[in-house]
Amino acid sequence: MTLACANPVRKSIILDFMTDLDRFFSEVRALVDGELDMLLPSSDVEPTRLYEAIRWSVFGEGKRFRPALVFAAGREFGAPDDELLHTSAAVEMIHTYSLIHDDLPAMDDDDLRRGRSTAHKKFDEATAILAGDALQAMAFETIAGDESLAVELRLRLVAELSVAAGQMVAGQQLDLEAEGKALDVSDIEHIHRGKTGALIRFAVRAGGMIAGANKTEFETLTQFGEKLGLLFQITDDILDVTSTSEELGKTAGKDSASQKATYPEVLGLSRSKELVRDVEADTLAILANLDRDTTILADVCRYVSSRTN
Ligand code: GRG
Repeated sequence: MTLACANPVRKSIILDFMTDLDRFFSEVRALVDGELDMLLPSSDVEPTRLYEAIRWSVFGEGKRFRPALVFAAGREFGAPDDELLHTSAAVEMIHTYSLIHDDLPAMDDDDLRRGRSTAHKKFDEATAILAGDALQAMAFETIAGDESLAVELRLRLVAELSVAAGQMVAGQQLDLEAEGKALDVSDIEHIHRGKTGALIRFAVRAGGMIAGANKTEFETLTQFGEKLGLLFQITDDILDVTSTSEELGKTAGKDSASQKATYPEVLGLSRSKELVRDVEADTLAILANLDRDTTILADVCRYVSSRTN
């Protein structure tokens, strides 16, 4: 993770929490990538082209943000790592499937993802579609077959993830239909609550479910996941305007090229950055309602907003 921040005081505060957070993200990456490597068929299994495309897409430069949320919420509520692994790998599979399909010519038609060629460019369109389909199926198989969890909990996680994946698809449809239309902030929020927010909310809730958070804690975690998803989307929209393709590992400026209504487009850049500060404060305030050590979740939230400094 790289940081660019003009304000020296804020920069030193950011650097303090980034050291621990960097360690946390690296640890999660090693755990989840190891698990994904075991779960995904090797690229010499037939049909090799399908599994090559899946591995190509999964093992690019992704941040593993959603797996990190499963771990952050799960650990802070006392779940052991081995109970979090399968679900965090599963949410990354769903996320990667959505990126592969989002990049297809029928959708965003993009060439660059996770710092490398998109699946349909590197392989071909049919293989990319099937790689996404297979990843989606494997995600549910991964949770259903997780022997570290009670069968009833697996069923609840599968049900939650299928709802979230459906909400993501509905959000994507709304987003495509909205291209070129004048939207206001509440329309944008509605689209992104599904498209981006649903999986982020799932990841936080899944950590709490596996750890056995009580009803009140679970409701607070849900509110946190909801706001964090919003924060993630506003910063993603800002980064699309302010970063280069090299920094993002995906094509920058894509939102405006495809006439998408975004926060900077509707509010302007400076008001969007103020909104990041406001939503960050709201998100952290929700966490403060939990009678737990929520350091990692708070740091993850600060990390999301620091990306636009
Ligand atoms: C095609 C069903 C379907 C859904 C697509 C994920 C998505 C929904 C579209 C991607 C387009 C986009 C830019 C969405 C906004 C935020 C977002 C989800 C960014 C990508 O997530 P990151 O930044 O990516 O966590 P990495 O590669 O780091 O995992």
